[in-house]
Amino acid sequence: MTKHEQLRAHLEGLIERELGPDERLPPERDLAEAFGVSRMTVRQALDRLERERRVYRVQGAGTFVARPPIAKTIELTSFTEDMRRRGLAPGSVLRVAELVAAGPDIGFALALSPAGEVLHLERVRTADGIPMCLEHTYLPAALVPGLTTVEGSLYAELHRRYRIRIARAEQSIRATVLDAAAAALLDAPPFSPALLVERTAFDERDRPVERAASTYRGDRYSFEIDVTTAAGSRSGAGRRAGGE
Ligand code: 16G
Repeated sequence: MTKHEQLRAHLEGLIERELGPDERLPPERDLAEAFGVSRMTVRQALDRLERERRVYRVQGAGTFVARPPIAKTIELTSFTEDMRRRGLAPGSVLRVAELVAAGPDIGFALALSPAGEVLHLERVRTADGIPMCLEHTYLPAALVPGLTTVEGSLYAELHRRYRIRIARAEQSIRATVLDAAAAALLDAPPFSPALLVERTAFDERDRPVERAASTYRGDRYSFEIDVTTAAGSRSGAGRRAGGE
């Protein structure tokens, strides 16, 4: 191994095994001395780790271990299931629960007239107590009579109380930036990048039961997608296309 490779292996070991997220790496000068390389070489190694988003730098303070992004699969899951699979404790802060008129777009998505009543929920979703996602959810009020608040999982509640099971969803994902209000709720800088996922979810009878807009912090989320050729899905490899 060259000195450069040794340095790289050492840094990777620190990031993967020894240090936790937001812990500081040794100063460049110490690393240069320990590995008998120039500070420029150390800086290049750190630059590369920064590009790979495994570390981040704070001017004047040093280089820190980045939190690994949470990989979100395209399998149909609730936020709660999604976080649990990743070993994180899901949480939710309910900010708004109100009955409102659907309006044209949500009405269209939920097959209601624009004047039709929907329950609007606004929730900040957390993982291990850290804000991850801001969610606006709209449900046809007629399908969820008496629902005025949700503490844990909405999908679990829909099933428990109304026997509604989400079977499939139509979803779009696009890049966006956080406006000032969303940034404050997600504890992120204003205008930082985010992912906007819009979902229309259908139950087992194929009725649209939910229209939701989930805004994920761009520094914490990645989506994993299984892609298959037509031949692959014919042989059954398209296993992610189904319901819960
Ligand atoms: C996910 C869904 C959202 C749903 C929520 C229910 C996406 C983009 N959004 O966040 O539509 O309302 O799960 O989660 O996947 P819960 O059962 O934990 O409340």
